[in-house]
Amino acid sequence: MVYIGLGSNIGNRFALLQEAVDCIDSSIGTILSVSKVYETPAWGFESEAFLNACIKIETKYTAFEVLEALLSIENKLGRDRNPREGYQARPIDLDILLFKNDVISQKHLQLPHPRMELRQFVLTPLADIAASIVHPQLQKSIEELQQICEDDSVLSIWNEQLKF
Ligand code: PH2
Ligand code: MG
Ligand code: MG
Repeated sequence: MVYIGLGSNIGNRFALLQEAVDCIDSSIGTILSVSKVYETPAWGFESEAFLNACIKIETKYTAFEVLEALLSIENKLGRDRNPREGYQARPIDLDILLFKNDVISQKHLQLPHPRMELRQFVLTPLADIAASIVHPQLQKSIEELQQICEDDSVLSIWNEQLKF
């Protein structure tokens, strides 16, 4: 199983998440489940609120191939990466959170996603669809990580569901 986190804080945020889900379905693999969508305050920088969600997919591709494909979907949906330091507002961000039980630490790909255990904007949607999945390095379930996470961000459930 592969879990992907989606985020948007510029433009029509919900429409961008839905477009990303549709592109992932047509170019990367079958979507098996989709979390609720949450509105979340920008974490780690001052910016507009995000919409965040997580999905579970099945794919024949390697983690590196999935990363390439996600970057190309980000570009297609208007993501413009520039070399400024730190986090920036973005129309779409697609991150591999977990790829089977793989642990990878390379410059352009770290798995599980580093710092996911610090972020309710990742753990809360992920717990919707992967509560009992165990983090391969921390050896705790997503539900446990969500419960012990010290991020006190207030998330609210968005009143539209992503279709797949
Ligand atoms: N992504 C970040 C940094 N901060 N905050 C929220 N709420 N949602 C995100 O997706 C997000 C963030 C870096 O990718
Ligand atoms: Mg990210
Ligand atoms: Mg990213």
